[in-house]
Parts: sequence; C-alpha cells; structure tokens
Amino acid sequence: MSSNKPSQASPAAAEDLKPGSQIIVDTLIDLGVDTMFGYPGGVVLPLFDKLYEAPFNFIIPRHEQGGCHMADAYARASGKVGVIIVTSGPGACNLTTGLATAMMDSVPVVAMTGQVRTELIGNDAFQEADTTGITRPITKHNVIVKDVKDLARTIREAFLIASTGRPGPVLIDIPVDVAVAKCAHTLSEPVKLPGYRVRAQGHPRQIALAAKAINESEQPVLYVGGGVISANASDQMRELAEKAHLPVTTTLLGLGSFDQSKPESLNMLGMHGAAYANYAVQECDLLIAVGARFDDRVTGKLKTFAPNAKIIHIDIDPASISKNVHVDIPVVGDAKLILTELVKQVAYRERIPWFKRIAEWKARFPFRYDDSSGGLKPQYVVEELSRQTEGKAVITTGVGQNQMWAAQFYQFSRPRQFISSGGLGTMGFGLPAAIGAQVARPGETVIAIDGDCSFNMTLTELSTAVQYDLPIKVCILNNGYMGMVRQWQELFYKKRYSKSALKNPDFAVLARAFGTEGISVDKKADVPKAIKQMLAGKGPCVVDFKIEREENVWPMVAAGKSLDEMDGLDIIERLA
Ligand SMILES: Cc1ncc(C[n+]2csc(CCOP(=O)(O)OP(=O)(O)O)c2C)c(N)n1
Ligand SMILES: [Mg+2]
Repeated sequence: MSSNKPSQASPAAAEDLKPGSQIIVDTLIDLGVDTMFGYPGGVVLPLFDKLYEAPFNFIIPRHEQGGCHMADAYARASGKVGVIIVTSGPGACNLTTGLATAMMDSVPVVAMTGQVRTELIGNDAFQEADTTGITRPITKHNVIVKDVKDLARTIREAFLIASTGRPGPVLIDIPVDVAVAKCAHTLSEPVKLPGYRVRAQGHPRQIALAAKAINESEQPVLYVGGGVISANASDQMRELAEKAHLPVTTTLLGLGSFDQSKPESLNMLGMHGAAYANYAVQECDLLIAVGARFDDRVTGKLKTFAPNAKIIHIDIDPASISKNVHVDIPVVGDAKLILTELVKQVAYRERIPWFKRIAEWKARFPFRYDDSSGGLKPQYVVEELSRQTEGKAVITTGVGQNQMWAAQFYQFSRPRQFISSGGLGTMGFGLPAAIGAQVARPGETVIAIDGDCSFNMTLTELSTAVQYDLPIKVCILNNGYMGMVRQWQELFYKKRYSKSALKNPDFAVLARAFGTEGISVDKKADVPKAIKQMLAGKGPCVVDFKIEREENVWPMVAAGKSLDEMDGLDIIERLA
C-alpha cells in the first residue's frame, strides 16, 4: 500500500522509535484497557518494566490459572475483554485450563505470553514451550509475533477477534527480542483481516420464517443460552417472550438473562434442570433456541430430544447450526439485531391450554428438598443467600453439586449475574472468578458458592483477594466429598465411594491465616446469622457450611436418558 511507505523526506527519528513493550502498553491504553491480570517472569520483564508506571489496575494472582479465570470472569461480569499477561513456559502452560474454560463458554479474553528469543525457538531454551501449539485447540485464535512492526496491529486484531462473532480467547505469543526491538508506532495501526467476517444482520427471509412459525405455534418454548447475555440481548429476548407470550427456559450459562420471578420463566433446563422446563421442551411444538448450542447436558438423549418440535436456531456461529440437532429455521447473526427484528413481526397469542399445562407441572414439580431432618441442607444455604441478598448478588460457583444447587435455588433476575464454568466444568473456577467479577463490579456483592474440593483447587487466590482488598464472600458447601462424583457413585456404582472423599483443612482457620474473616457453620439455626455477618463484613470472608454429607441434586436426567426421564421426581412429589 503506497500510502504506508515511509516518507523519504521525514525518516523516523531515533527518538520516535518505541520498543515493543511500550507499543503493547500504548496500544492497550488506546484500546480502552484499564484493568489486567498477570504474573511476571524472565522474558516478560521488558514489558513488566513498562507496566511499572502504566496506569492499569493490575492484579497479580497467585497462579496463572487463577489469573486467567479472573480475566475470564472480569469479561463475563463487565462485558469487556479480559486481559492477562504471563511469562513463557510454565506461565503459559498454567494458562491452559483457564483458556479452555473461556473457549468452551465463549468468553472474550486476550492472553499475552512471553516467549524465548526468536533465534532460540525450537532449541529447548530455558522456559521454552510451544505455546501456540499447546493452545491452538483451546483458543479462538492464536499467533506468535515475530516482527515488532506487526505487534500493534496484532493486538488490535486480537481484541477484535476475541470480542466479535462468537467471542473467545485469543493468545498472542511475544518473543522477548520482539518486546525489546524498536520501531515507529502510530496509534491508528489498521486492522487487516480479510478472511474474518462476522455476519451481524440475520437474513430477513429467515427472520420472517421464524416469526411465522412463532405466530402459528400453539406450544412454543424459548430456549436461551449464554449467547444472549454475551450479545447484550436480554432486553430484546424479554420483549420477544412478552410480546409473543412464550415460556422461557435457560441453560446454566443463560441464567440471569430472564427474570425468574416472571410468570413465563421455566427456570433452567437439562440434566439438573427444572422438571417443568424439561417436560415443556419434550412436549413443545416449536423450540426457539437463541445463543445456545444444544449441549449434551441440555438435550439428554439426542434421538428423543424435543420430538414434536420444529426448531428455530438463532446464533452468531454458523458452525453451531445443525451440529447436534437438526434445525428447521436457522437465523445466523447477532442475537440483539435479530431479536429486535423478530419482536416487530410477532403477535401475542393466548395459548391457554399450554400455559395451563405448564402451570400444572410447575405446581407439581418445583425445585424442592427434604428439610425434615433438621440438618444443614445446602439448598437452604443458597435460599437464605438469595433471601438476604434479595437475589441481587453476583454469584460464581465451583463445579459439581454446589454449582447445581446455586443454579436451582438462587433467584436470578439480571444478566451477568451468574458466572460459572459450564462447558469445561472447571473445578477451582469459583474463587478466582469471584475476584475477577469483584474487580469488574466494585461495590457489588460478589459471592462464590463453592464446593469444598473445588475450593481446594485454587484456594491460594484468597491471598489475592486479601492483597487487593476485594470483599468477595466465599460460601463453601462442604460435604467432605467430591459430592457430584459421590452422587454418581451412589446411583450408578452401588455406593462404592471410590476415591471421592477428601480430608479438608479447617477453612475458617485457613481464611484467618490468609488474613481475613473465616466463619464455620454446622447447624441450620446458625445459617441466617452467619450469612448476615458475612454480608456485613467489609473484607473478604469465607464461610464453611458443613452440610449434610450425602445430599443429592434432584431432579436428574441420567446420562443417555431422555430429557423427560428424570430421577428424583418421586422425592419432589412426596414433599408436596
Ligand atoms: C478440574 C476438575 N477435575 C475433576 C473434575 C470432575 N468433577 C466434577 S464434579 C467433581 C466433584 C466436585 O466436588 P466439590 O467441589 O466438593 O463439589 P460438590 O459436588 O461436593 O458440591 C469432580 C471431581 C472437574 N469437573 N474438574
Ligand atoms: Mg464437596
């Protein structure tokens, strides 16, 4: 491009040249980044030296995995791109679980990793790892920058790719010689991505077909995934549900996109979803999927999933259309734009028999648990958290039963309120995610509802919360088991609890050792007071709820079963 030719008349003066490390900082500032997470090491020292006086809010985790979950949750809670910078080799390798977590849940994260000098690559140099090789399948895109002149543009491209289309993590590997090399730098470095196209507008004909199908349907269900939240399309989705009069079920990641107190809410569907949501999906004549991917935890046995339904699928990612389930009316594009169009074309329809049937299921099979033993029930803890925070807290979770109880018993009402590792199911996500969310939303109550074993995986990050005075609250539903594993072993392996129990530390004492508040609760009667104390505290707090050890999550669609073949409904009915 002739216009980019350096002018003969004014060659870049030596003082106009900037090192790569400065170009990184300047480009990030120009992109509007004000917060980042990271951990130093040899090959990123030139960059960290520039960070010494850079104006970022910089959070150092205790482990790069934790840092990546923080950046991920920061992105989920704020709607911005999460940024993490780590060193080569071990630093980069420690990112992998965090990147895969963000990838599976389509979260925009930009990770920058240091790399050994270009001439040493492939030499088994000290702290060398093939970072782009290792992270290729767990990033939306990754790239190694070998020339400082490409650095600014590559960073801009990374932000664009991470945050547009179906979002996801992008990794930039930066050899130390590139960070040190100098070149002229302008902030208007153009992005050149000829092969990268995102279709935003849905096809008008497809939208019209979808509207017609909705208007004709007697028994529709709107099935909403995390894509609606990441597209900031929750308002449009609510308008569609209200205008066309549609019952709404969400996936785990879709929780919060629809106010659960609304009469149209069917709560969560799937393996541990509401029975009424699962029944409604199985009996619907039209399933309108928006920003959801028909994950196996949602569909149960694919062959018998929604057997009577015509399927509309609205999604930004063409690759997810008809991937698991045959779709009759695909609409590819941005959910917010498509839903805005769709709302204009739909009409209200009463659907009295359908809503009556749903009301019957709702009355018969609500989320319910046996509270008669007087013991400390995890569901009660979550209900009490929901009551005392008036359903307004930002909730993160571990993985396992704790995650499902949080999903079932907390009353969600707004998007970006529930932050959980859905796709990868990463134990250890809860605490660092709470830290990332708290950084994004200072002043709000952020609670990690965690499992004892999940918490054990990344508990070192408590120290990060203390260092930065982030008043996160951690509620451990402590059953002394990998509870979800134990539940499967109880149900499918004749109660042979093979390697699923851990001896835990005293978590309250541990919290105090980290320099913060710790509370232990082993009686139901003490739960409200402990939660009150936790919420009143100004700093981070860990509450160790010693729950009934063998409580199970119900209902449950066992792996390979149809969505309407739920176990535990007898228990729920008996409690009526
Ligand atoms: C990193 C990781 N390792 C293993 C698993 C498999 N797994 C899923 S749930 C679970 C048990 C979780 O135990 P805990 O955190 O105590 O939660 P609980 O089910 O008891 O509430 C395990 C081991 C996982 N999801 N993630
Ligand atoms: Mg447990």
